[in-house]
Amino acid sequence: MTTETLERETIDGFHLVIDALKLNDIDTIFALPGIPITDFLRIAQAEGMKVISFRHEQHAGNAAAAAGFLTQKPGICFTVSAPGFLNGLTALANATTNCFPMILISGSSEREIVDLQQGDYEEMDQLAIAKPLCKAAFRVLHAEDIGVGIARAVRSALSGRPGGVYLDLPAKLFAQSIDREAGQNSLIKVVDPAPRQIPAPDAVERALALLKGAKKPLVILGKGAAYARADDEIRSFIEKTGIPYLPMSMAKGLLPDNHGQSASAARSYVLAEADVVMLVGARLNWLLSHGKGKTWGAGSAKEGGNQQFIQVDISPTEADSNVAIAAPLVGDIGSCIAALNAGLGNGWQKPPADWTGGIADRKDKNLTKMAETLAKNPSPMNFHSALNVIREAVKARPDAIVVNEGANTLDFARSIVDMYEPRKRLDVGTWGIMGIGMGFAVAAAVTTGKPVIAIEGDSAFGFSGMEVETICRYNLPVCVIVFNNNGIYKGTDVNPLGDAMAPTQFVKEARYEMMMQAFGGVGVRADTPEQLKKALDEAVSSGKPTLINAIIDETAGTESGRITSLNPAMAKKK
Ligand code: ADP
Ligand code: TPW
Ligand code: MG
Repeated sequence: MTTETLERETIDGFHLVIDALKLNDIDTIFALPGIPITDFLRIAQAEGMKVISFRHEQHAGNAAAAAGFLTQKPGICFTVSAPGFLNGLTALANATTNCFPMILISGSSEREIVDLQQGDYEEMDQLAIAKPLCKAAFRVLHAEDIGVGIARAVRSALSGRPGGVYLDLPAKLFAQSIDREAGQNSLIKVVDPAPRQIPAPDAVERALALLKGAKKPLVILGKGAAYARADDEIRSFIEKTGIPYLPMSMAKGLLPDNHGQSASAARSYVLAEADVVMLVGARLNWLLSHGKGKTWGAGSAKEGGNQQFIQVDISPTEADSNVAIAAPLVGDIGSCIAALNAGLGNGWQKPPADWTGGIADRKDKNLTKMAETLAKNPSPMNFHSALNVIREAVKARPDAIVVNEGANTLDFARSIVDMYEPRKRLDVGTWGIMGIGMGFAVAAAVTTGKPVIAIEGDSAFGFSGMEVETICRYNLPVCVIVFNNNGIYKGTDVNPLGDAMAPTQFVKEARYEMMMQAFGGVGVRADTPEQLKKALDEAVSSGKPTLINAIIDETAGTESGRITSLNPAMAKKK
């Protein structure tokens, strides 16, 4: 037999992995090369897959996570073993925490050497390390099991509460060859990886009964609702019931932020006053003050603890995680909201006018105050005057995707930049993690082809800044706006001894725009809203990789943005 016929009759691990991914409609890989992944990526590219190669695995992993959130398909990240794997692990853990489906696939050393700790090249027991940080972890040792391995990874990432999955592929596996036909037959196309989960009728009735009896109902939409793509059902439920709603940050745009029923501009009022709160794909974690304390006035013991919760979630164990949930509704959001819509019937009474009117009054007052602040034009720019430019740009291009991280830069952008379409805002999520910026931006550009506007604190940007080369290399329509206030929170900290910079200070007047220029992109410094607007408009219309160094008053921010109260030193003062 010639080598040629032999090759035709056998298939190796490289090709089986690629075919298994393709069979499951996966066409993009986010990665960083090295043995044995280099060859894998070359072959994947030759086989027609889109391979996006990064400068650090954490950003490849973050890109995979964001792609998972945006597409409802698991985002795929490939890394090398040990250090590459560890670099990707933060992204995997973050994806799991945020309920984003992704699969981290790392090459690994051979079991027989790792288990005897004989000191292989980049040796590490990766499977054991990944396990507590993700939803599921698998290892494939034989080429004939690749199909099962990929199928289990895909199903684990997407089913129920989505999350991160680790798949360990030892280097030797890629080179294993098996009979081509048997190999091809061993691949599995996952059928219905995220099955609908229809809520129990009595649970639907319980929720509806509670809502009907409410005097001050409120709906909170979370990023699970954005992920679920039940946009029409949700909008119809909100509009039919007339219940005011609050979007969590990544649920902004599920209904447009200028919707009459949005209570965002009266957030503290509605959280303190609501008597029945329906959570839709949102957890009662720290971002919602755990459902208790003074944020939730009506729920406090002082007020008689009369606040009641309905929780719509796919995870059956989420309810009661922080406070009692009177009406858990377990199922996928599309099915749950459809069932609620069907159960509303014609007799539904809109919420009392004193509730909706009270919210409208507060909204008017707060929005007027906000408009006054935004109209100011201080020199140097502050967060408000710079964000006002981005606010207008997003209004003009509602299809653009906003990526956002930082402290003040995050908190102000979240409230100032309105979103108009679902799944257009990606940010620091459940952990409030810095470093997602460029990875998320690359994924957003690659998976949607839409303009991306990354609103970045100067510190936040630093975590992934080198990926501007990736953005230039793939010529992605990403405009990074660095809010340059010379440091973390502010640029004005001083070291009391005066012998070194304070820990939160950066080099003053840093020329971030030159980083984009270094790789052939457009770099602009903006000292005024006019300059910022001009550069941003050009970036969005040209689609050229752009970095705008927006010079912000270094005194304008506050320590930790809006979460100052979480600082232990602050707690001591209280
Ligand atoms: P946010 O930070 O926006 O408040 P969280 O990440 O805390 O949102 O909550 C998202 C919730 O959405 C999780 O509890 C998750 O189980 C749930 N979820 C995700 N996808 C679905 C879905 N398709 N159907 C129902 N619940 C979902
Ligand atoms: C992985 C802690 C929270 S916010 C922030 C840090 C370092 C940076 C804030 O400065 P920035 O924004 O971006 O310049 P601004 O506008 O207020 O000046 N490491 C990780 N995650 C977090 N959250 C931190 C550290 C942190
Ligand atoms: Mg800063």
